[in-house]
Amino acid sequence: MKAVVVNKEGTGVEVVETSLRPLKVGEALVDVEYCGVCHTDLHVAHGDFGKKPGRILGHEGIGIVREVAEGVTSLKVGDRVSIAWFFEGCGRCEYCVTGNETLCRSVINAGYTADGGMAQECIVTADYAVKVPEGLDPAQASSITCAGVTTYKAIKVGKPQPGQWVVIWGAGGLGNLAVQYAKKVFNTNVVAVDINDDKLALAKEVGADYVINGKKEDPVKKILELSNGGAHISVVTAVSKVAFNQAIDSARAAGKVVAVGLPSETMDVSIVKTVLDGIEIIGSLVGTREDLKEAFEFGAQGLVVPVVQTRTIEEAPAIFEEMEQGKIQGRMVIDMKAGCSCGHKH
Ligand code: 8ID
Ligand code: ZN
Repeated sequence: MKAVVVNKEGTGVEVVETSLRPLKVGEALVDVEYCGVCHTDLHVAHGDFGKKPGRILGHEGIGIVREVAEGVTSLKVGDRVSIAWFFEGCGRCEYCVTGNETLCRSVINAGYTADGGMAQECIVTADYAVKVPEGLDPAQASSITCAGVTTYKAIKVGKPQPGQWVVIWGAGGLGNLAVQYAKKVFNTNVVAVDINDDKLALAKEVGADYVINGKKEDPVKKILELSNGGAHISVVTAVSKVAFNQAIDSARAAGKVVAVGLPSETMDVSIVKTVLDGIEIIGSLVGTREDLKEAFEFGAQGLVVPVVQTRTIEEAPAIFEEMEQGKIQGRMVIDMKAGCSCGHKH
């Protein structure tokens, strides 16, 4: 089968021909239909979290179960399931048993510490693969598997009330879905900030009430004016400390800044503002299996519609390049069957 892996140097990606090991107890083999390319894949490929040469990337995978190993009761052949960043937890620790399973200290992550979904086949731990509901397009579901659930959860931890001001920083793959969850699911006033007008046009199209280009005007000043005092909740998906700092500066008293993007930088947090204005800064990591189930459901109901474009697996290196240059609108999703001439029936 074909797979997108981190190259030998641990600095980029390549498409290779490879095969998977046999299944172990509790696992299932999935024929991957689609896998989205997340900016986290780019961080992994670049070695931002440590070099991972040879690792099969991908944590926005969707596919059909072809085979189940001994001991599997949660999935059956033919089920459509997701391959997410939260690939497996220990199931026993303080995090796993309190609804914080993504923070499990012995967590396994698809496309990082386990081979992921950017391949024609993938092995999953059956109990951790979340089923995709009927009526949700599989290419769109791939985008919800990381971008959707991550932003849905990030807004949720901010506990928004209808009509409050939610600012989405970065209107890329995650950001355009954040806008949709904030508007359509949580019924808030939504401002999107980016440094690229095309991304802002898309944010407006999918429901943002206001858009701000941070390169053309001061987003802090504008947000304070629009919201009459600052954002109740800021969700920062931008891959730049500039946006994190601006989110803190434009937070309302008692406001929350939910950190999602992963630039290898530090933010400058004013201690005085944090104390006097009672600001909360919260890190949010993807979502639990239950969060994913909920995020899928809003997609199946048509409230949230991921903006996706399908590409072939051979185009993977080009997609990573485009992402690095900030050229992608919505999400690029690899169609594992497209352009494949291997002779297998997929
Ligand atoms: O669980 C998590 N916390 C999680 C899950 C998934 C992804 C975190 N992430 C991380 C990724 O690793 C990445 O660091 O979220 C970040 C965004 O992922 P993405 O949405 O997949 O990336 P993208 O499509 O490239 O979008 C990034 C956007 O940020 C904008 C860019 O223009 C782009 O639209 N941006 C940048 I770069 N600098 C900005 C700035 N100063 C900015 N927007 C506003 N202000
Ligand atoms: Zn991701």
